[in-house]
Amino acid sequence: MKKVITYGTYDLLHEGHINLLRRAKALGDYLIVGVTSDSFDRGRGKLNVRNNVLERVEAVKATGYADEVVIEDYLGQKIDDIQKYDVDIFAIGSDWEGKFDYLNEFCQVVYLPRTEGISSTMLRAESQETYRLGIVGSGRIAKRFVPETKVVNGVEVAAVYNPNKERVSAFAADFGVEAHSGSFQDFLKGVDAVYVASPHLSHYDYTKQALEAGKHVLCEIPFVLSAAQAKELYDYADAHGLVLMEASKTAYCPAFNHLVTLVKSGVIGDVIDIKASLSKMVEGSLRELDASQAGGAMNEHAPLNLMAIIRLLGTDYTKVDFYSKMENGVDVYTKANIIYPHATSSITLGIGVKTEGNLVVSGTRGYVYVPAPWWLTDFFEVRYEDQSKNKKYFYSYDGDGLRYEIQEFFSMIVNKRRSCYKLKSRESVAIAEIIEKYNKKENCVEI
Ligand code: C2G
Repeated sequence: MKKVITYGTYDLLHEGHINLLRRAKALGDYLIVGVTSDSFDRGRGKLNVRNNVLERVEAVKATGYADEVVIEDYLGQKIDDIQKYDVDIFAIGSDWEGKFDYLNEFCQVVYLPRTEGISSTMLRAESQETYRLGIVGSGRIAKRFVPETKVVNGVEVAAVYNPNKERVSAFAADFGVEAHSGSFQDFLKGVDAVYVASPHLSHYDYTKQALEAGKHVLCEIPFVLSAAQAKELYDYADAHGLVLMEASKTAYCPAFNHLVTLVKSGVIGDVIDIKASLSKMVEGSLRELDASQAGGAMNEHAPLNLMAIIRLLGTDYTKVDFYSKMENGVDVYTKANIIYPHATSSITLGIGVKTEGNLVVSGTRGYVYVPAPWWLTDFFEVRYEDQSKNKKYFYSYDGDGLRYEIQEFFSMIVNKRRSCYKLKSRESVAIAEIIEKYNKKENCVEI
C-alpha cells in the first residue's frame, strides 16, 4: 500500500484545497492529512486563521479524500510523522516548491500544481470589511505600531493625529497616512477605530472623545491614572456597544497566556508569591523623566507588571505599599508590595536603577520562571524541587509583539465581543487604582 501525506491549515476550505487533496490522494492508496493546530499557526505567524482546528478538521474530512487526519502541532513533526506512519510520498502545493526538499531523506517529495486565483487570504479579505484605524500620537510607540498592523488582516492605518504639525506631517509621510493636527473631531470622522498612543496625561480625554464619537479605542499604557476614570470609560464603552481595550501588549501574547492557563490549572499548586521586575535606563530630556508629564518608573512600567500579578492573583488585594528613589520629582526606582489574603507580590521598577527584569511565580508545588525581558515572553520554565520534572516552554514573540493586541482588538470588533478574557476591564481598573494610590503617595516611603 502506497501512503501519501500532506499538510495544511485549510482555513475557509476552498477549491484550491480540494484539488490539492484530490491530486495527493491520486498519488497513492492511502492519504493522511495533517491539519495545523491553532497554536502552531500562531507560532508561524498565521494570525488571521478564521476557522478553529476542529472546524478545519471537519472541513477536510467532508471532502472525502482523507483516510486519516492528524494534527500538526510542532516544527519538525513532518519528519516524525513520515517515519511513524511509514509514508511513501510527501505532497504539497507548488507554492512551497523547494521548501520541503529536506524531506527527501525520509520519503519521496512531490510538489503538486497549485490552483491559481484562489486562496484563504483572498477569501478572508473578501468576506471582511476593512476597518480604518486612526493613531493619536506620533512618537516612538506609534512608529513601532504601524508595521505591526500590516500582519493583521482587515485593518488599515488611515490617519494620524498630533497637534504638532511638523511631527505629524513627518509621521504621515513616513507611513503614507493622512495627517491631522487641527480639529480632533475631523480626524475622528475619517476613522472607525482609534489607537491612543499620546503622552500619558492625554489618554483620558482622547479616549473619551473617541468613544463619544462612536469609535472603538485601543489605548496605550498607562491607560489612565485613576480608577474612577478607567471605570467611567469602560462603562461608557459597554453601554454604547464599543470595544475599549488597554494595550498591555504582554497580556495578549501567546506564551504569557499559556503561562496563565498553566498556573491556573494548578501545575505549581497554590500561588503564594509573585515577583515581577522591569527596568529600562532613561537619559536625556525624555517624557519619562519629566514630572509634569507624569514621568517616572511607576507610571511607565507598573501597568505591565501589575497586569501579570492581577491576572494571576486577582483584583482583591488587601494592602499596597511603595518605596521610591526620587530624582527631580520623578521616581527613578519604585518597589511596590501588593498583598492578598493568602499571597504576596511585588514589582520592582527602574528607569534610573537597573534590575534583572524577570518574573517569578511561586507556588506550593513549584514555581514558574520567566527570564528577562519577561514582558516579551517567548520562553518560560516550570520548575520543581525534583528537577527531573522541570518543563521548558518555547514560543515565538513575533516582531515588536504589538500584533497580538491588534489582532485581539479587531477580533473583538468583528465578532462583537465586548469583554476580553485576556485582560478584563475590572482588571484594568484595578491596575489604574494601584497606580492612582502611588500618585497620591498613599503608603509611600522615599528611600
Ligand atoms: N493550495 C493549493 N492551491 C491554492 C491554495 C492552496 O494547491 N490556491 C494548497 C497549498 O499549496 C497546500 C494546501 O493547499 O499544499 C494547504 O494550503 P494552506 O491551508 O494554505 O496551508 P499552508 O499554510 O500552505 O501549510 O505545515 C503546513 C504546511 O506547511 C502547509
